Amino acid sequence: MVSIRMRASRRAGNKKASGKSGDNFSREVHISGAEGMYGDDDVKRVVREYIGRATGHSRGRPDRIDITIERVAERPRLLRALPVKTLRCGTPRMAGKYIRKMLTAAGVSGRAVNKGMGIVFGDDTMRGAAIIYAGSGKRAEPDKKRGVRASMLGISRSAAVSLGRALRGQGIHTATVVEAVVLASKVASCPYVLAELCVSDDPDYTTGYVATRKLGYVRIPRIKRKGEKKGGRVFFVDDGAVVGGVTEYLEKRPVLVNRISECGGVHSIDEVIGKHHI
Ligand code: PML
Repeated sequence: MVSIRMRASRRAGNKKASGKSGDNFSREVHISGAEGMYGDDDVKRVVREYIGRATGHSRGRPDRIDITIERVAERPRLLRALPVKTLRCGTPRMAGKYIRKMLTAAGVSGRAVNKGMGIVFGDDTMRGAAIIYAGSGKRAEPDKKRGVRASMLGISRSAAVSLGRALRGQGIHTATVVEAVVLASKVASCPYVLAELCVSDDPDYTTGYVATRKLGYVRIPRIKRKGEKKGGRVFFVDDGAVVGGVTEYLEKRPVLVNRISECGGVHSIDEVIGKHHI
């Protein structure tokens, strides 16, 4: 089995000559990314598909595409995907209220919720995810600029077929949703993680999610307005977490989703909070 990862980006901004130094002020803009674990026979097909995704994105053409193909040496931990449901949510304001309710239900303090919302709805977008202590609200990851990246993850062919069928039934079968469900399932499987909050940094993509072991993967439509560039991911961890162990698990430990859970329809916030899946 191999892990295949793709990241497409473009350099933006001006090559400004600043005084004598002539510094280059351009910055890297993320265009698209994808990741999965596959059999050796799938490598060519997947690389072709990833290049297609990198070059056909609504965020524009990349000037750099990095593809990493890495043999997975360790046997992947097998996981069941989180159950998927969609919140009935009409506006970003409602979304904010519901995010707060769900994170609070997961044991995240008001201070930590505020910090997390500041990150995903703030002006600076991070490359990876932020880690926040759920009690103190303090940032925990060692490199605040890079953040952490949940990686070494995938879905088995049979689970992908079942998940695809279930999501198609809800009219939401896209690579974006499948990959987000797989990522959120890995993140939630880390015992120290209490909750995840995600807002896509794609200005055209206005659905985000909160994921917890109790609530499952809860999609939040209209989490931001179309055209807004803000976005990000936050992992809320127990204050007693050993952060080195959390990042090691999320970035390095291979995990394969091989079973799915229920994929429900659209629910009110009370239905979501009141009906935990564990
Ligand atoms: C991303 O940009 O990868 C995050 C997408 C999150 C929401 C996916 C969904 O519609 O469920």
